[in-house]
Amino acid sequence: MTSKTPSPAEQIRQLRETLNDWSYRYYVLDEPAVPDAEYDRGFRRLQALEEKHPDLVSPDSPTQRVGDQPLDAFQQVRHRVPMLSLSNAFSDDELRDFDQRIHERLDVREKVVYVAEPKLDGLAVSLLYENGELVRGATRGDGETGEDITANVRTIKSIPLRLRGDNPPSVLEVRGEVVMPHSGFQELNRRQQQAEQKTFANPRNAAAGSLRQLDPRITAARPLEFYAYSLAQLEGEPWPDTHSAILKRLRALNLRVNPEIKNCQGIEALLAFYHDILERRDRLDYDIDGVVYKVDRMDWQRDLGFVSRAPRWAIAHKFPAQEELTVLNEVDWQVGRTGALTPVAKLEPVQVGGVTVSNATLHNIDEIRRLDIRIGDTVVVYRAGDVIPKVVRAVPERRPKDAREIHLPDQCPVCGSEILRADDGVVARCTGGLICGAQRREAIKHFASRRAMDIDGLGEKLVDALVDRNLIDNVADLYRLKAEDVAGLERMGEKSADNLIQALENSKKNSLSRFLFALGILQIGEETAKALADSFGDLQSIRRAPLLLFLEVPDVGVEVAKAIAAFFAEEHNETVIDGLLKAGVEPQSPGQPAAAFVKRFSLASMLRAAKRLGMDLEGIGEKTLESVGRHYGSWPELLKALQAKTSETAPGIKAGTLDKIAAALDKGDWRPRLEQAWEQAETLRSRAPEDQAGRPLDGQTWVLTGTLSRLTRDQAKAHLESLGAKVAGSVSKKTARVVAGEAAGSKLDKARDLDVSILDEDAFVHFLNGHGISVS
Ligand code: D41
Repeated sequence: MTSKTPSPAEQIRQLRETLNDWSYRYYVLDEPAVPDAEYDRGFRRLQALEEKHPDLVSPDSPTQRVGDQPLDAFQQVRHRVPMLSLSNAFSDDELRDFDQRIHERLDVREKVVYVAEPKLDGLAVSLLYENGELVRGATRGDGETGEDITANVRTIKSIPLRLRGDNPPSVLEVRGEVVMPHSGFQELNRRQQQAEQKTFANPRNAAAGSLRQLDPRITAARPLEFYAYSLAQLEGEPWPDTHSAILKRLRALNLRVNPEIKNCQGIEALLAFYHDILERRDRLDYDIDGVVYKVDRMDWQRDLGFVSRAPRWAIAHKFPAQEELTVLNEVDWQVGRTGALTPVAKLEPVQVGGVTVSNATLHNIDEIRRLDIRIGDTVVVYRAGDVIPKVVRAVPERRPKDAREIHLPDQCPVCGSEILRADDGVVARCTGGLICGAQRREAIKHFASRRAMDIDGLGEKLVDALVDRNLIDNVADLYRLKAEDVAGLERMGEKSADNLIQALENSKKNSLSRFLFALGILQIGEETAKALADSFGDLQSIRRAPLLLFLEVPDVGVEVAKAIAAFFAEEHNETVIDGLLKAGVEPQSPGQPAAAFVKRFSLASMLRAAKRLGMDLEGIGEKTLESVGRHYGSWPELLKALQAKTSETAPGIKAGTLDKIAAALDKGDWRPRLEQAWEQAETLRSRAPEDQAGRPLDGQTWVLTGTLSRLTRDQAKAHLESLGAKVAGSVSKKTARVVAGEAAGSKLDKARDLDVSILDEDAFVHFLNGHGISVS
């Protein structure tokens, strides 16, 4: 660059223009142009410049105002008491300065009591109640004038239309934040996508977009929530002496106050609150972007007063940014265990929330197209908690001329095999299967992983080294390894080599469900692996089972059933499994099929399964199949009837039904397939335990935690007990399963630690439905 640095006046002018533009896009359009952190930096740069050149400060500078113009379409509302803004602290030290200033101004030495509140990342609104009745809701707007959104706020369930109690104040104006919870946000985006409407980038935008609807019926369908955090007007009763007493009074009037809010005495308590909630941030069901601290005593608030439009008695302590800008240098294609290709963004390293990020996920090629991301673009990277950072979008204004489009490769970057798009069109896969080194490697890593065979010491690097040196080719080869083969690899000493061999030895006696999961069958997660193992009872039965029988396993649908059958039909897989068994792997299993499983088999269920798999029973409904099944009772009886060509009719079976069934059986190979499935079913039935009086969860202990939305805890408990389970209050190694509702806490953590199987509410309801208990 050869151009001179612009004059301070020019720099200020440019900064204001940029900030105004960003602010308009954030507030008015709900389409942020840059991450908040970038805005904050620009704002601070402008503040610094204006401080150095006070003569250049003008009333229309973004530093002199907060928020932005209201939209034209709504009525404007002048706030009788202006809605103030908050000054920010970005570090512990800046917060210490704040506390110091409070002490100096008040001239007190004792520790000051503050109220610490999570800073909800939603939309600030003001609600006016007259004689207990909600008469107006308004947005913050620029703090002086907002928009009248009364009709919209009336649709939010956590906003009372009338205050509680016989003696409401004659006038009460309360301020708070409207947010959209994560659960509702995801659901909304799913709905939007289905309706081919635009999806929202984050819950804050979704909340803003929902509140700014001119049609309140749309707002009503959006999952919004309100939390009160300050009082602006109060008439008809005396003002409480402290902010915490105000919150208590608001709560008593039925206004929702965030349950995380706490009183904290002294700076160290404030910092402890901040770091605690920062650590728990990802587990809250709403976004927060920091903490707000407020001096509790109202007389002290009055003494402290304001600077421009921010109170001196309050401050927002911001969390480190979760979004940052950087440049996309290249895109690599990674091949996963199932051959799926995932694009990985190679980024110019950047600090996001205190961690250097140089790789991020780009999801899939469709997402890249949709977001129009190109190599060379400046992109927004988002990182939350421990999850993999992701590229959220590109900033088109900063696109260089030589930016390149991103293409899906035609050939696998690892093995050169052809790349195919699956039926759903989204996932691109390498067709190389186990020819592909990447898939082989990933399959072995998955086999060894903690939730699969849990082979201690066999990490990703070691697998890479073993494959690179041709010491192993598939998972069965693992059990032929000797200590001397691995000693010396990847800094493996003799001791760790011995340990690895011992860990392999120990893994031979893992449960059948772990073993099945470890095989890496497409679509088979831990839950399905467990259901398969429990239902069939041993590996050989599963290997021999025809596709039709897989559909009888709880929660197994057509796609999953096909994937299981396809896996065992593949010769190579059979060879590997035989190799494992020969090497001494001995999956532990009940040894006999589950009574509840074989009880499901019937002629009707078999015909139903065949129909789902494509047997041409068009026009024959569930009820008719049920009647046919009940009437003939077994496959041989049905066959006899078909051969006899009787015109026999039975209740619920229309004339011609049998002919249709006969015709369908002769299309393709349905006759032998049903024949074989029936035989297998009979074999399993004969091997199942006699006593079928037991209930499915006999002997199991379950734990419920968090809040369930579709049933009460008591109902959940009653259902579980009806299935034979005990419901306990705490998690231990003996716990069979944990049901985790909304905002589950330490019990959930403990369940994870102990590796106890966890069901969320959806899965739990599904489970109950699968056991004949209906919950909608
Ligand atoms: O949770 C929040 N977003 C929040 C915002 C909060 N808990 N308290 C707040 N308190 C104030 C004062 C101290 C000025 C009454 C605020 C805000 N203001 C605020 N929200 C948007 C601008 C200012």
